[in-house]
Parts: sequence; structure tokens; C-alpha cells
Amino acid sequence: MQLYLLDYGAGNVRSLLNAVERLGHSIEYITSAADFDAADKIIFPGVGAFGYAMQALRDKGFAEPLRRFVASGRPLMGICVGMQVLFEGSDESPDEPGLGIFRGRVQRFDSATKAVPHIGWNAAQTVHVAPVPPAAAAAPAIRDDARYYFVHSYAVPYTGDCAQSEFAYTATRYGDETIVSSVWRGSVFSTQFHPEKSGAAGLAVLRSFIEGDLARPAAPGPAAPPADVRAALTKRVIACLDVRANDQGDLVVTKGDQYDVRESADKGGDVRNLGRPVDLAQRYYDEGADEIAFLNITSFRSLPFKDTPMLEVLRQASRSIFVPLTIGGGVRDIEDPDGQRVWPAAEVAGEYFRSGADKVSIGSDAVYAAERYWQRMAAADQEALDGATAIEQIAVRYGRQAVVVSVDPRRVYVRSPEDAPGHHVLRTAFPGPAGEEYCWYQCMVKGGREGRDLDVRQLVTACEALGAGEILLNCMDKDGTNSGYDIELIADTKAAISIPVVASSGAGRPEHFSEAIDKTGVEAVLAAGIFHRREVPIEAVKDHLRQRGIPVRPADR
Ligand code: 1PR
Repeated sequence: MQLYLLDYGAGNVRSLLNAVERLGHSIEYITSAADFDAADKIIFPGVGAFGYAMQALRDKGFAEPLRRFVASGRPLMGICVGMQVLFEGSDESPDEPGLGIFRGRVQRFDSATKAVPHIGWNAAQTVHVAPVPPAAAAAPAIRDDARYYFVHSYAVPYTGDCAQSEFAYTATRYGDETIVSSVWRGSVFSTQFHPEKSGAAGLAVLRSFIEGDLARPAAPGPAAPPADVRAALTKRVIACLDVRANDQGDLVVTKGDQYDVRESADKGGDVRNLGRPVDLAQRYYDEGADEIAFLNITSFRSLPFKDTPMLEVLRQASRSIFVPLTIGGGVRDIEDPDGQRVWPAAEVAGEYFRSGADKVSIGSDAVYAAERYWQRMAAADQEALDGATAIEQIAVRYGRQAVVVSVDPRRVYVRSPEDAPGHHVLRTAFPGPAGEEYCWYQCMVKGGREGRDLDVRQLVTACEALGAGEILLNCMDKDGTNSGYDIELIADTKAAISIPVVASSGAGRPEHFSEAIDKTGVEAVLAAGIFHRREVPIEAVKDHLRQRGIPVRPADR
């Protein structure tokens, strides 16, 4: 059996290659129209915008061969945008027709009622009532009790009407909307979620396509009644690894107290070493982390980009870790120290995606971009968005869901809002050292070494406008303290934007995680120190959240 990958160079196909290899198969790239004739099965992992995907298919001369491949009855599996382009069109790119293999249009989620993009682990509940084929053919291995990783802003609404019952296989609820999360008709099976990023449950879905015979009769079955799709998006528990070279030159996971990663002078002053990045990430995958973030915390130092050790960390980690990986630190336009080469931010991100990252996180550069954004907004004669920032470059090329902004704020106490002109000031229940009842959150750059005249509210609203898909909200005052998250900061930030927010810094007990979710509504909770030091296992956090009625991904089997 010859399995082919239809790739148009838009993003992370490495995870898919790794997943296929993990299942004991090999896969060839489609490089010409002739390869469609040689292929027995094709996997089509779409990335980026709908219009970009369709254009890329046409430019490469792949659209017609793909249609013919489907018409020949050979199996195709689309993933994410690779499923969306099988429909007639999308509101994302209204002028660009889709392949029209399925009836229906892709629409944007309503962000008035929930965070968009839809990022995280959700159920895919079987809704088909059309006959499942004779015994020889197996059904795709999607389980109602499992959870799968979704990341998208557009989807096909689930109607459950007669026409849809021909192909809708599972549906998924997100907030007040229900969407088609997989389709299956004839030999075309596709998922809106990412099986290659959905742990063991996702690998089983991929295996059922690669090894199974998924032909489902094209004849419509009885109309599916609107399914009772109840399961909700789960809250993600993320493990974060701050990575740097120690004084011996070994790459280690370290962990600071309020960003200071060295032991005290009486203990020798070394960089704390909590383990090797890939080993620790593997442990967190095995223990049920829903996502893993690597932050290169010395990225402000100058190094030829190709030599950055994080590329190798990602390559190794993505071979055996099948949940989303985020990489941060040094995502910006980079000039190699010898001045020989400049890497635009989109190329830097592209190199990370090809090495196995699913998202990149931008810290310092996002602050500078936000400063420029507000300067342009103030000078009304100029465009606030000029497409030049790293956020814009990467969001346009790889989709906004691939761009995380990592925020490093610190509290600045003031006696009254008038003492911080131009800034968003909060009244705090935790007064400052001189009894100050107000504070604002100053954005820091270069790993907390330099403060800027920009507050967190200004940063996150600008970044959302520029195209960021998610905010990773640290807090320098809370980092490493085990005293709980900064609820005031998180609640205030969450209320200001409609993209997902990840709460970070300060977790010390399972109750801190539920407190952050209950009081602020964040989509994800992140911790570092307590996981590294084995003070609280990830499963204990999830058990606690479950007991509090907060939906979490079940143990992956
Ligand atoms: O500015 O784009 O090159 O990105 C640099 C990245 O490195 C940023 O994301 C920044 O947050 C991170 N970083 C830089 N210096 C440090 C440091 O600690 N000295 N780490 C640092 C940030 C915060 C979180 C930590 C949480 C949870 N560390 O990563 O994981 O606070 O910790 P806890 O649960 O132990 O409290 P650029």
C-alpha cells in the first residue's frame, strides 16, 4: 500500500509524519500530478487560511488530480483545513470556491459568546445514522468518550438535516454552536480535529484510516435527527519548560523565582537544573499534559539561527509526543551574528514548525509591535496594521491559531489612577508596600530585564488586532512563588479580549488551577515548578478539576 502526503508547504506536517512512522508506516510526499496515480491512499493536512490552501492546490496543479483521485474511489483523509476545502466555500475566503465534494459552507465561529479560535480538546460524538457498511469495512476509530485536539476559527455548522446525514460522521459542541467535526462518505474520511496531535486516541483514528477499509456507502441513510451533542471543550493543563544552557554548556530545563533562575550565592549561584528538556517533556506527555510549551529564555543572546538548540529539542520531542508543542523565545526577525543572513520572523517560525512545533510564542517582539501599533493609531493618518510585524507575518502565513503572545508583566503600585497617566489602572485587593490601593501591569522585555511604557491591556488588545491567536499570561511577581495565580491580572485581561487566555505563574496547589478557571474563565492553566519538582502530579490537578465539575481530557488510552 502506497500512502502519500499532500502538502503545500504551509506548516507543521512533521507531527503527521512522526505519527505515521510511530504507527509503523511510511509516507511519500506528492510532488507532481502524476503522484496521484501512484497513490493508494492520501492524507491531506491543510494548514493556514482556506483561500491560501485552495490557491496553493491550484498553483501546484493539484486541484483536478485530487478531484479525480476522490472520484476513483481511493481513500482520502483531510485534516483541519484539509477537510474544509472539501466543502463548497468558506466565509474565510469568500471569493475562493472549495472543491465542492461535500455540500455546505465553512463559517466563522461567533466570538461574541466564546473565545475564538476554538483551541483545545473536545469530544467528537458520532451522529450518523446512515448504515455503517458491511462487516468487511471498519468504521473510523473515533470514540465518543475520547477527546481530540481542535484548533480553528472556522467550521461547518452541524444541522443534522437530510443532506448532511449523507456525510456528517461526528459533531462537536463549542459554546452555543455545534459543528461537523468529521465527515465520512464513500472512501473520503476527514476530521476537523488533528488526530496527529490527539495522543493515543488520535493515533488510533489515523491507524483506522491507514490500515482499515473505510468505504462507506454513498447512499444517504435516514435523516439524522439533530444529535444531542453535549460534551464541552475541556480546560487544558499545560506544562511549561524554561530552557537554557547552564554554566557547563548543557541544555537544561530551569526554573526561576520571579524570573531569577540561579541558586542563591550561598548555594553556589548556578543555573538551576531540573532535567533535560526532551526527557521532561516526554514525562509530561506520559502523565497526561494537554500541551507542552518550551521557552528559550536566553534567546536575546545572539546565535546563528540554524544553531539554536531548540530546533533539535523540537525534532526529538515531536517524534514521540503527540500533543501540541509551543516554542517561544527569539521569534522575531533575526540577523545572524556574522551579519551574513537575516531570517524574517515568518521564516524563523517556519523552521520551528518544520521541526515539530505547532505554535510559536512571541514575547519581547510583541511588545515592540504593540508600541508601534499604538503610535500608528495615535497618528490617525497612518495605517495601524502594515503587515510588517512578526505577529502579522506569521498569522497570515500559518494562521492566527499558530501565534501565541507570551506576556511578562510586573505590578507597578500607584496611589491613584492619576499617578499612571495613559495606563489601565486596577484597584487591587492586595495593596502595595506603602499601602497603595492601585496598580498597573507593566510589560517587560528581554526576559524581565527591561520595563516598557506599555501596560498589559494595551499589549493584548493590540496583539489581538494584529492577529495573535492566544495569550500566555505570565506574571513576574507570582512566578515560582507557589502562592496562586494573579487572579486580578488574569480576570482583567480575559475580559478585554476574545482570543483564548492561558493563565501562568504562581500555581502551587490543585486549588489554584480551579480558582483561576472559576474566577476568570481562562481556557487553559499552565504551571512549571510544581510539575518539575514533582510536588503535584498533572493527574492530581485534573482529578481536582473533575471533582469541581470542570471538564478535562480523560486519561489517554
Ligand atoms: O522575548 O520572545 O525572546 O521570549 C522569551 C520567552 O522566555 C518569554 O516567553 C518569557 O516569558 C520567557 N522567559 C524569559 N526569561 C525568563 C526567566 O524566567 N528568566 N521565563 C522567562 C518565563 C515564566 C513561565 C513560567 C511560569 C510558571 N517564565 O515560563 O513557566 O511563570 O512558573 P511557575 O508555575 O513555576 O510559577 P522572547
